[in-house]
Amino acid sequence: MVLTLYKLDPSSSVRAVLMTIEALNIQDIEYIDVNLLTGEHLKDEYVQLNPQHTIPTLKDDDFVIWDSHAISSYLVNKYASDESLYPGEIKMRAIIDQRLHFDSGILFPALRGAVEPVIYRGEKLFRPENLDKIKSAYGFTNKFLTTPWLAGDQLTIADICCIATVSSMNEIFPVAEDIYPNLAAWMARCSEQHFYKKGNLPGLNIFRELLKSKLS
Ligand SMILES: N[C@@H](CCC(=O)N[C@@H](CS)C(=O)NCC(=O)O)C(=O)O
Repeated sequence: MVLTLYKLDPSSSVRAVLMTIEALNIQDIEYIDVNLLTGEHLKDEYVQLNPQHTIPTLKDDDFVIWDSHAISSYLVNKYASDESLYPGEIKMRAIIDQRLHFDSGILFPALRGAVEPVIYRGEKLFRPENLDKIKSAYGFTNKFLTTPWLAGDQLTIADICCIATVSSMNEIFPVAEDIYPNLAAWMARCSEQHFYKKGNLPGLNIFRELLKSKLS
């Protein structure tokens, strides 16, 4: 196998995949940075690989797949020694898939909507209507978390994908423990995981510094 991940560490979607790679202990992988800030993702070579020109993109020999959720489930299906991160039991998998779609449809758009005007369009404040979307996303997530992990009693790729996004949103609008206690406790549980420390923290720190530089 020749695995290549096209990435840039501050991206939350990339960090979801980096965490999955750490959780699965995949060692043999080549990393190629694609700098969105200089438009590298729009160059012909990359668009031929991924016409949607997003990061992350994974190449496994001649197979190419993008979208962090699709990549994470592919990696577990292909490389995990067991299915604990993405169990096959039908109802459990349905709940995990719902959370993954929630990340794609609610969490990530709220993050991207708030961040893009600041990073790409020179705005110096987050727009109130975009902060409202983050608060609404926090509210939903807090309500889902009636169990220790997002899809029940077991940590899965639903947690990995959603914590990548929520930890980034937390840099924009910190999660208040008194308003979102379940969410705050889940974030603390996620941050104790070895894959979070290696796969999420380094890029999250870069993301924080990037925001700081754009807002100042
Ligand atoms: N749903 C996708 C979102 C990927 C995405 O939008 N990534 C951003 C960076 S965080 C990107 O590549 N933006 C550049 C573009 O859309 O052209 C995923 O989970 O991978």
